Amino acid sequence: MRIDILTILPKLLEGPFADSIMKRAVEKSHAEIHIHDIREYTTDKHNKVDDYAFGGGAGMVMTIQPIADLIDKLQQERAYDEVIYLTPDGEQLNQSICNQLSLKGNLMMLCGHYKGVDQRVRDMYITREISIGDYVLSGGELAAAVLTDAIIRLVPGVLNDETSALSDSFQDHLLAPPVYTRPADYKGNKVPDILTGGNLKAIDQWRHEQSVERTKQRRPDLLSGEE
Ligand code: 6GU
Repeated sequence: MRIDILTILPKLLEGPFADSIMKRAVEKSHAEIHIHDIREYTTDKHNKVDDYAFGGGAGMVMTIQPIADLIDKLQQERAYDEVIYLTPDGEQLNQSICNQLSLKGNLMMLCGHYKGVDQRVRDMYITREISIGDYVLSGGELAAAVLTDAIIRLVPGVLNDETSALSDSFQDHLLAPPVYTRPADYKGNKVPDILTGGNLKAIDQWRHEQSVERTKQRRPDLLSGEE
C-alpha cells in the first residue's frame, strides 16, 4: 500500500507516522507514505497557493495550478485507485470505508485549507471526498492522518495477533468490551471474577455480552445493522 498526501503544511504530517504501529508498518514495508508540499509546485512568482474567490466573499481558495501539476506528475508515475479529497462536506468516514480502502494499492489524499480548493480540482481529479466527522478542522491534514492510520493498521501483516484488528470496536458493529490488567485488586476495585477464573469459553461469552450491552447503552444505532 502506497499513500501520497498532498498538503501546504507538510510539517503537520511529520509526527503522526513517526511512532508505534505506523512507524513499524513503514519500516516493514507494509506501507509507503509520501508527503508532498504543494507549494513546491506553484509557478507563482510569490509562491502563492491561494487566491480570492471569484464573486467575492470572505476566505481564500486554493488555486488549481500547483495541485493539478503535482497530481499530473504523480499520475504519470503510477495509477491511483482513489484520489481522495479530505473535506468537511465529504462522505462521513466509517470502518467499512477504511476496510475497502485498505485493500487498494495506491491512494492519493489531498488536504484542503482556507475555504477549500477550486471546484475544478474536485471535478477534474477527485474520485472520492471524505470527512472525518461533523466538526470543522483548520485543514485536512489531521483528517488525512486519521484516515491513513485507520487504513494502514488494516493492511495484512501490520498488526500481529495481539493487536489484531478483528477484535476492534466497529469491526462487527459492536463496541469493544471492557479490559483489565494487573493488579487484580486496586484499592478494593476488583477485576470481574470471570476474567481471572480461567474458563475461556465463559470469558468469551462474557465479553460478547459486555460488548452487546455497551453498544445498546452507547451506540444503539450500530445494532440496527447500518453503518
Ligand atoms: Cl476532512 N477537513 C476539515 N477541514 N475539517 C473536517 C474534516 C476534514 N472532517 C471533519 N472536519
